[in-house]
Amino acid sequence: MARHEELPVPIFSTLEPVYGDGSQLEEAQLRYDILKSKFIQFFGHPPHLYARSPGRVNLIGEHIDYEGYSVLPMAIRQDTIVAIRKHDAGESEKLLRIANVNDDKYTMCTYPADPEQEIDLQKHRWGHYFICGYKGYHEYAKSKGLDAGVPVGLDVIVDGTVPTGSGLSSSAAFVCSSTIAIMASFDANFPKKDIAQLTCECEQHIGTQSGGMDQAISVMAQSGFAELIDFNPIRATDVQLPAGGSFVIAHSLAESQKAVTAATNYNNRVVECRLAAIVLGIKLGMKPQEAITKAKTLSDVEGLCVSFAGSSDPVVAVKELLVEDPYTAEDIEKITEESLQAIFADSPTSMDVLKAANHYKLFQRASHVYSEAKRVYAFKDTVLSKLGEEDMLKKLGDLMNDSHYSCSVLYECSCPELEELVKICRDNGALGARLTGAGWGGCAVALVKENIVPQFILNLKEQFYQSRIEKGVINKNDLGLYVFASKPSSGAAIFKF
Ligand code: NG1
Repeated sequence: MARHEELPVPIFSTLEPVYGDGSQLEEAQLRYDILKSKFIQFFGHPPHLYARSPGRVNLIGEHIDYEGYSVLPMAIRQDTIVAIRKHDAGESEKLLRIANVNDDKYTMCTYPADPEQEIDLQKHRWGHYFICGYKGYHEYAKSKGLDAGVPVGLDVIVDGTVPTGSGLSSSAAFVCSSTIAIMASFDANFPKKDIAQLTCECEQHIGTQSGGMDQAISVMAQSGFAELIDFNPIRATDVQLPAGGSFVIAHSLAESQKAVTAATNYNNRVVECRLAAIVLGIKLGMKPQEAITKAKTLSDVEGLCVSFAGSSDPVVAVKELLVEDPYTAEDIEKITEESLQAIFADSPTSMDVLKAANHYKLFQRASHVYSEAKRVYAFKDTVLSKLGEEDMLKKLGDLMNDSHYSCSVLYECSCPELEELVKICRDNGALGARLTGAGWGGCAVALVKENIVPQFILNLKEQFYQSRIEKGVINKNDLGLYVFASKPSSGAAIFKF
């Protein structure tokens, strides 16, 4: 049987295969009904089809996807649905009209149907994410020599329930559902791994770099399983989580503004990892130019680290070859014999990082990446082991706690609110708790025994959220959006009713 990343996105004529048959189905039915009636209200006719793609929570493996290492996320129930209708080629108006069910907050965006259009990054609009997918679809079809169809007008309405800026991949859910809706309306259906790849690459059009985890899980998730996602090539392997544990997702209420802080946070870490890879490559015998060309990620020099130290743990080599003190640009340039500007000349986002940075913590970032990569496999091996449930859950929790420590201390991607929340989770019986997603705000994920989940959530409400409700940071009625338990949901789907 073909592996599921090789298969196309499933097409359903009812909601049950994706939303089950309980209260979730009722909620979903209502959302699709509202989408349809809004569509008719906005555009005067019903949509041809719908595509949905979920958000995700990463259980372990933070900031390592862009270094080529496997990660272990699961899809959550919250998703983005895109309803679409393609105009006939003969119709004169060739516009992409993108509306939102929440039209008070997200007003309609209109773009030309030209797939070559540049996205205006100076003027951020929510519809840009759709155009990302639109460009990505056309670029992919072109690269494969496929007929993308003549550009025609598209009418679109979006309904998203993944909280934004929370590390739960609302942008991937939006870009993936948009791309799949566009693809399906041009009567195409690509293998899931290709959609994961193209949706990851097309995010560069809106100026963010992405490691590819979010798109891969959003497209390839299977209901009831977390997935071990490998890159180069993209593969997804089902991981069945122990039944007695549940994952509770809790928002720190600090919004991580990824696009705004890219140069000092996310993209900065991508640059630091690249520099750590180059410096390690040189220290391990590569010629500077060779290291600059070949050592793109820390996974590229892991083999050298391992053979140098005679240990399967590359952190041993990091400890011997890199210094703990931060490196200045000059320190690094002495080793690389090339200016940092020249090394990153072809990457405008990295050039922005160089402008903003005054030092680079190569030792700490490499130590995090190599140790976190190992924790992902330890997590998967623990789930597959013969340990009893109690011991298994404890071990998984310990790995999550170690991951958080590494993110916080070595990768410095936590923030005071996340630290407070993680501590409260542990104090209230979580077996493990950690920040999830890029960090610097957003959510924490806690592993909790199934039988204490309701009490655990009540305690979080009291100890973390109550004071914030009193200060007016959030509304009491919205609490369910900020803290909830989640089971692994299914991935992208197309609906033709
Ligand atoms: P979030 O925080 O969900 O945007 C980001 C990246 C992931 C991964 C994590 C850190 C994007 C779209 N997503 O996730 O690929 O690198 O940070 O593990 O950039």
